Amino acid sequence: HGLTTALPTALDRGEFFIEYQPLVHLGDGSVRGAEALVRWLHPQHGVLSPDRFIPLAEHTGLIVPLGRWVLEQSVRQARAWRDANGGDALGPLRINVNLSPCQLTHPGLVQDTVEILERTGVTPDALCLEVTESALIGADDDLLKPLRRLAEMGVDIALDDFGTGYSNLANLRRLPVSVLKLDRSFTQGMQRFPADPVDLKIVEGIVALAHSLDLAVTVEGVETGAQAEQLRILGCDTAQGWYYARPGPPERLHELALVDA
Ligand code: G
Ligand code: G
Ligand code: MN
Ligand code: NA
Repeated sequence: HGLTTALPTALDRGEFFIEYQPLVHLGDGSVRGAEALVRWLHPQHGVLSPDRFIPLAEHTGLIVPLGRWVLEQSVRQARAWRDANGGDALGPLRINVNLSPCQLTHPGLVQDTVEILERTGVTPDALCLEVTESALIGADDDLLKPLRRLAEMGVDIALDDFGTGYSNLANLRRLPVSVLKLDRSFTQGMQRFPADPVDLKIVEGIVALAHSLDLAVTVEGVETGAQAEQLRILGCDTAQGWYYARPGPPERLHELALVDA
């Protein structure tokens, strides 16, 4: 339909833009970075969420140039935040960028990433690439190789939507990931205070496993202070959600980080 025909030229027409949602340290509440979330400003339909067009972009192959554009814009933005602070006065704000499975199998991923980091003068440790758990289930060595290369360079790899993909937990040791992003469904279980004891046990177990493997735990979808507090007590490291801020323009992130410094 209409979206399918408009999508291939949307990138050239400059119709995509990126919103940023802060990632907050649960221990002290400081803003540590942001996740980049792409949107399409469609001339007829208005702002479309990624759920509406990412599957289409994957299907048509546009996801590779679109993903590269998102990566470059986001890393440039991380550099701009740093410059606006006169260096690293706030501590470097880190940037999380989502990778689709098609980008993982595209041969240019490592080189594109290296070039973008070099062009922008951003160090690899300021970048975290998010890959969904389902994209890595049963991943063979060929699929993992580019992620390993990036991880060796110092780029963080996060396992997104963790807990929804039925992956073998022992399998985690084989993956070059340094962050688990706990799926929103776990956070929803923390809505009541005190939370359901079974939910608490499950999250406690995942955090213990993650930390024993030297992985940091980020929680998504935090909407209330009670959720944040229970997840902090359970040992989660970083949080993201409407309780802190909705995804918004880059200036917003900078203000949030400054207020809190
Ligand atoms: O922003 P929103 O909450 O609507 O995001 C919906 C989904 O779209 C999330 O799962 C997110 O991971 C995905 N998404 C957002 N931006 C990108 C992107 O640049 N690339 C890919 N592959 N997925 C994205
Ligand atoms: O990559 P991922 O699918 O996790 O992208 C995050 C998605 O979750 C985005 O669509 C974002 O708009 C959405 N989101 C972010 N914070 C919250 C929140 O606190 N509650 C809910 N329900 N959705 C959120
Ligand atoms: Mn994500
Ligand atoms: Na997610």
